Amino acid sequence: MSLEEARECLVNLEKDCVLRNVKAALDEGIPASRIILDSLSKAMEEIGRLYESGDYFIAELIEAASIFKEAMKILEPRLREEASRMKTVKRARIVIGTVKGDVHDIGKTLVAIMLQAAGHEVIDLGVDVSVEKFIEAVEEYKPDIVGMSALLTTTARYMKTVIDELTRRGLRSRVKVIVGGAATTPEFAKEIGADGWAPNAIEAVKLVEKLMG
Ligand code: B1M
Repeated sequence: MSLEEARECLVNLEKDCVLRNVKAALDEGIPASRIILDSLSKAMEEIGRLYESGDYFIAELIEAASIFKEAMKILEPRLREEASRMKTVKRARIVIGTVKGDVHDIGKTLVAIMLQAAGHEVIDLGVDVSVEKFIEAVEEYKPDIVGMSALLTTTARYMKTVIDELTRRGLRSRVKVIVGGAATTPEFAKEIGADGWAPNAIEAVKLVEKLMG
């Protein structure tokens, strides 16, 4: 089964095998979103565990991220096709970024791609985004939604810094704030005063639809 093999090959950092199985899975008619969520993302979680147990080091995390991005080159056109079939009630303008101190960009970029393909306008501020940058972007682009991603427990708290600053500047009531990333939970999102949380890119698109509804 290509999905299972792609997952295993990514855990073992075997690039050619990953790419071959990703192509095979697409040929079998498996949606790109399923390949990403059920296979490649699962592999990244496993790689994270191997890092925690001391079996893998930073070099392996970097290699895994690089292979994931190579696979995304194959998957992105199909992913965009799939997301474009997701219902867009009202087009939103969304400013998105990974918060300051955090350079994990794969999940944030996936969310940005899916939102864009679903018909929304996305302004991607990249990674390591400071509160000042978020505020500037809100003032300049006047988005409907601000999206923040964090994968580190140490950086997730920074989302509250951004929300508090939006409030202090009188901008909070003008935007909805959504958050996500491995270091966040729905409870955490509520606690920091966000309007919504999503576990993955597909749910992020649905959340935006709901908030714009
Ligand atoms: Co890092 N890292 N990392 N890392 N890394 C994690 C996050 C970690 C959980 C690994 C582990 O120990 N198990 C751990 C964090 C522990 C913690 O804080 N609780 C960790 C650590 C410790 C670190 C460093 C501190 C290591 C060090 O230097 N000592 C360091 C920090 C660097 C920094 O940011 N300052 C570091 C560095 C790196 C690399 C640079 C080497 C590399 C990232 C490369 C890159 O992104 N270009 C890396 C990687 C690859 C990982 C893991 C293995 C994989 C992350 C990933 O890409 N997942 C990760 C393990 C894990 O997550 N369990 C780990 C795939 C991606 C599709 O999923 O990003 O979760 P994800 O996104 C999903 C959802 O979360 C959601 O949708 C996405 C798509 O479905 N989502 C949103 C994400 N953002 C959203 C926003 C939304 C809505 C949904 O709305 C706005």
